[in-house]
Amino acid sequence: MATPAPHDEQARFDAVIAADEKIEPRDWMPEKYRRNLVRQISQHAHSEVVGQLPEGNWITRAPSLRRKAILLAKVQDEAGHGLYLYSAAETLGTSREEMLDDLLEGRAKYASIFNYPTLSWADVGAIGWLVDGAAIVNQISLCRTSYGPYARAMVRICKEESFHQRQGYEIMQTLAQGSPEQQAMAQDALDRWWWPTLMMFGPHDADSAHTQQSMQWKIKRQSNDELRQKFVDQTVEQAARIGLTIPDPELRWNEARGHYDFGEIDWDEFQRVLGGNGPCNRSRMRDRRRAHEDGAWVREAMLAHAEKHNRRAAGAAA
Ligand code: FAQ
Repeated sequence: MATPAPHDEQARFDAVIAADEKIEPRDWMPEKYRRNLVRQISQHAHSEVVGQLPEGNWITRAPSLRRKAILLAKVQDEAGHGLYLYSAAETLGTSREEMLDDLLEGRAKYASIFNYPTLSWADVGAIGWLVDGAAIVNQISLCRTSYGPYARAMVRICKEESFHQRQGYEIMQTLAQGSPEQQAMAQDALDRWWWPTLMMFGPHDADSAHTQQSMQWKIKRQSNDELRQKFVDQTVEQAARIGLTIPDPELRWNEARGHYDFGEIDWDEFQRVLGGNGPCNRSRMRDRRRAHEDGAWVREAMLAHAEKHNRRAAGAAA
């Protein structure tokens, strides 16, 4: 069979995108589409894995056995999300070693939010409620992304994130109904996590380098500002229900827009964190590198085990 000419391949790709169907690993795709996906999916994977660190700090200090078991399961889920996402990126012809090297050598980004410290138990509640809440808003939209393996990973991840968000909200609700000290702890966590959470959605659309192209290719289905607005609208009401106050004096319902208006993000702070100078950037990378080095023997043992199996299977077949 004759190989299709590139313009036929481009036409087929365009038709699949226009029809809202999925591009699959063996399909032809423009090189820039492939590279953009590797960039976004690998950063997403790194975020899930580095995202274990702030909550991991609290596994030994969770206030009860029940809370400890739930937190352990949640942190373990985040590792699983990282694995689905690295696997999805590998289908685009990049290796896991390459992606990990990019992270460990400081060339790859991960979500800015994970460079903030977890100072109290309420921060674990705030991460589940706000950070997982923001991640779900973004990821529900990505369930319709044009690349098949990424879209399918998102469906499963969203189910688990939804449990994470509820467990975080329940921690905050419990604290908000507790003693005056517990109420203050919950409010303090909301005060510190609110603005960094809004930064998770990325720069304003007008300043976003990738949004326009990613929306044309249907990698992104909604823009950074649209998703941020959706998150604000749903979270304001959740905060009110448990008697907590969002730390934004400009926050008010806008009848004409049918949305909440809210204050401006501190974009200098966002750039500082992206540039490696947030409160915990250095310690997060140090801990991630150490975990990678400490795990070397496990990777070696698994490879040796797999090789032994392959040798035995080959011997049995001979
Ligand atoms: N932090 O042109 P745009 C989670 C970068 S998962 C760091 O707007 P794009 C689960 C951006 O990469 C959270 N970097 O980029 C969990 C780009 O850099 P580059 C992660 C950021 O891709 C919960 C540059 O700025 N979720 O939380 C950030 O169109 C709890 C220009 O920006 C995802 O990754 C930021 N906040 O839009 C785990 C979702 N914002 O590559 C544990 C998938 C922007 O040019 C505990 N990703 N940048 O060097 C996306 O939806 C998009 O990639 C955006 C950015 C929306 C993040």
